[in-house]
Amino acid sequence: MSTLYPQNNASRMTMDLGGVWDFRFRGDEKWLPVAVPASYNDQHPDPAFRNRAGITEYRRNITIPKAWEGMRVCLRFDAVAHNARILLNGKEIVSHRGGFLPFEAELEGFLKAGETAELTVEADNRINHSTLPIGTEGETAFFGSDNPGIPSVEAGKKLQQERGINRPAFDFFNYTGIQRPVRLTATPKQYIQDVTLVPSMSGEVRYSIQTAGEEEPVRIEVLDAEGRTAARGEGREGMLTVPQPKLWEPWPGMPYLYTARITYGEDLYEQPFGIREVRVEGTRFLINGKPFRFHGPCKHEDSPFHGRGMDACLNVTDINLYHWLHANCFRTSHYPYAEEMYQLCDREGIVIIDETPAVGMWAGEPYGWGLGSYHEQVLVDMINRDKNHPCVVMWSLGNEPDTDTMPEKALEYWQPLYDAAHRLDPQNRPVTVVGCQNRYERDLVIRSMDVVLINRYYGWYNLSGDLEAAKYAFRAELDWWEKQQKPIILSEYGADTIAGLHGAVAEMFTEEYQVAFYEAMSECLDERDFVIGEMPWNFADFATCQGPMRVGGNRKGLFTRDRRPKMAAHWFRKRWENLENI
Ligand code: BDP
Repeated sequence: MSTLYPQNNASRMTMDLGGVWDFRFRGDEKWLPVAVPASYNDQHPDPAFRNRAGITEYRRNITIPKAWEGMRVCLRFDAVAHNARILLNGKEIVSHRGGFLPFEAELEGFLKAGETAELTVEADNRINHSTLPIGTEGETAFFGSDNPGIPSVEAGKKLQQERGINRPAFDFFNYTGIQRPVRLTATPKQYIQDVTLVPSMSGEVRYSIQTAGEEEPVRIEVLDAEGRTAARGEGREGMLTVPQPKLWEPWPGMPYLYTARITYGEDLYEQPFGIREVRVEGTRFLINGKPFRFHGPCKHEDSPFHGRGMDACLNVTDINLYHWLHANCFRTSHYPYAEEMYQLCDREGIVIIDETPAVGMWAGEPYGWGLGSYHEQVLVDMINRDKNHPCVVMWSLGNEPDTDTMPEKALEYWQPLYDAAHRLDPQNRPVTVVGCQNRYERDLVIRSMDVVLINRYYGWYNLSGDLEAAKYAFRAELDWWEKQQKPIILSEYGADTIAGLHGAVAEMFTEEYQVAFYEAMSECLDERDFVIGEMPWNFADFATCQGPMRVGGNRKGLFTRDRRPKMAAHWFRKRWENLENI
């Protein structure tokens, strides 16, 4: 679904519906207050809010202002996790599958300007083999032991199934609800539907504008950062030339932004963009023709109180901590983030690897679950939403699928998605899927990507606590990759670390071990030219489901969950200060 990010300007208006809504689990009598946007899970000290599986209901009244008479009015949801049904006065107006991308419903025929209606949002938090991300369906427990075959344990597992457990096949808490903004939007009836911009370093910008209705001419004007006209054009498609273009450079360069100002009849839309090119050449990743080295921790949308809720203050704080770290990138592990984060990264020069929510495709037989066409739809929607962001330099099709048990079958699944991403992206960015610690020599998928992204936990899950053995093993693997002649990013590596836990001997979980772990891995990385990136796991501690391997969540953060640096954050700050982008 193409749904441009809502704007307020001379032609368009939005009304933010954030605030306190009524909330309940389906079947309950009582409505409770819940703040929107935010995950509902941490807003009441009730285990049901953390654990209950099923449909939740949100409700509030909405009114279309009289002043919006004659306009096209929509309800726009930036994301509702995971599946949603939207009703006005009890009548369904739209439904949506998937919890991380926007959708909208036109209100024509449902509600007139000046009228009020009851809005209900049904949000389904259940995850299983048909959702992205994946929930388990009785197979291996995530972080815990199944002890298969023990009658008492099997009986307990059966009871859990009957009660409806909702267990993620992924390592982050299954936060759900209306986690991103909801808005009423108004545009002229003849409106701009979509904008696609493909800039090149020469200053040429290919553009295409989709409109609803065709009566009026389309005009496009490119403004520089000072608001001066840099180029003009007419028509729905064409090519503009920005003379002496200023390029969008990743931090610490200047992430220069232009704005494409598009008018169509009464409508106006302003699309920011950057002039930059991205390309893989041999074992190098080029931004504007210059080799780029990725260095920055992966993230999650996660914080106390808000859960996965969009929080502009948190986003700004996090990006400023990226600057503090001298980091230049992150991957949106493991789902597309809120649009506001990409806007911020465009502005701040932080490079993004944009990932679909295909995580958890490891247990059982993921290629028999019939996910292909839905996965492709998510890819279509993600690329369409994010295609114009200069900060997005690569697409990730998913995280840590099983690609080595049945390598051919896996390739059959991932190859069409890889092709689709290239076909769908007007800027034709490089494409990858992130590989887990596996039998890399059997795996056919990971090596077939434009850039090889590997998550490795030598010294943590493997060869735990023995960094000498970890280095030895990692070097052995890197020797193998060297022969594949591909650019490699170490896309996750890390050690759980309890802030404040110290040891004169660097043992697992201490801050000293985390530093020693990164020292050891960096030693191996620095020896190899074809390694073009290091992305520690994770930026900050984050919430996960309960399990014997998680002490109040995943503690691999360089920062605590409330963003206090551990020793390793200081260590990286020094390392990256002296590391060039190239
Ligand atoms: C990787 C996953 C990531 C986990 C991490 C870990 O990609 O989501 O949080 O391991 O175990 O395998 O910390």
